[in-house]
Amino acid sequence: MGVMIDGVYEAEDPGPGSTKNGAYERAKSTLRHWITPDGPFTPDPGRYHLFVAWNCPWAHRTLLVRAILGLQDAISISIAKPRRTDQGWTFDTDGAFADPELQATALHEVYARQRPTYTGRITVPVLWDKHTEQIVSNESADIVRMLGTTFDPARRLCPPEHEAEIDRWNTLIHTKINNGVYRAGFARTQEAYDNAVTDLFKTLDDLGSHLTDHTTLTGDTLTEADLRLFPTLARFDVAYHYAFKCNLAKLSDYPALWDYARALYALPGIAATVKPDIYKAGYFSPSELRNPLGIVPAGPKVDWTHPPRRTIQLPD
Ligand SMILES: N[C@@H](CCC(=O)N[C@@H](CS)C(=O)NCC(=O)O)C(=O)O
Repeated sequence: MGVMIDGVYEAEDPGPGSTKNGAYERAKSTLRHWITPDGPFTPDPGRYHLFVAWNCPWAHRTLLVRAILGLQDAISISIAKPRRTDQGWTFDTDGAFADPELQATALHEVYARQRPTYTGRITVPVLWDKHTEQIVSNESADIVRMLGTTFDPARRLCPPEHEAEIDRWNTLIHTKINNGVYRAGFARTQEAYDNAVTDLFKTLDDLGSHLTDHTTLTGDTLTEADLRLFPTLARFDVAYHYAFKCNLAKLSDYPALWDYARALYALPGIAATVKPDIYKAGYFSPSELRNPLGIVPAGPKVDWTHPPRRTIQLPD
């Protein structure tokens, strides 16, 4: 993997983000247009395409919203191969990991095509506008909110009266959990790792208590905040527990949280987005720092289909 500098892809990678005192800092997304009813990017079915990878949790959240809102026909997708190469995210020429939209062989071609002077990391997800042939956004949080509001004027996943509460959950979950596992896995010092793991497990403990007497984060009904938590839970036991040393406990050791995760998995369209073997292939890719030989562990086996005790209601 590498970065793009002034539209030229450099295979030499300076690292996934900058670090301060050994702590991982995620690079900021820079392509952040919005789809709005007034345009120029209007919410027309068939107009947009998502570039994703099954193993990327940030891409996963966009796929979850797309599935829950039934936008599979309205928004097409290309799925990159799980293991990045020195070309970053790549595609096959045919099959499940091909790019049917632009026939790109690597995602950096998509970035260069829209913006010949782009400088930055080549990340999934990318929301692509087929009409104007440009990237609308490479920020998953924005894509999730756009799909859940502009594509769904009823705002079922983000009702205005709950928006402030959803945003509070999103901030906590992003910092301590979604990015928290990366802060642990990419830490360069013991102290940075200790801080990340302490934050992560304290927050999981709190969420476990909260979900003991709440069906979902905000109460009874599914919201965007639940769909932003789920990708980290889906990868926890097969990937983060081992590959990122988040091993004080497994998700399956938290009765309420594990029940909640399986209840989310049981919602229509969600199971098709969960790919444990692909998570393992991706997170156990060869890495000088984390897994020099690239050997993928056999386990653990996680039974997502074990019936949950709770039922999560879809919003009307
Ligand atoms: N802010 C971005 C972050 C996305 C991100 O970091 N994606 C990772 C995959 S999980 C990626 O593509 N990394 C490639 C790289 O940093 O070179 C978002 O949430 O959309």
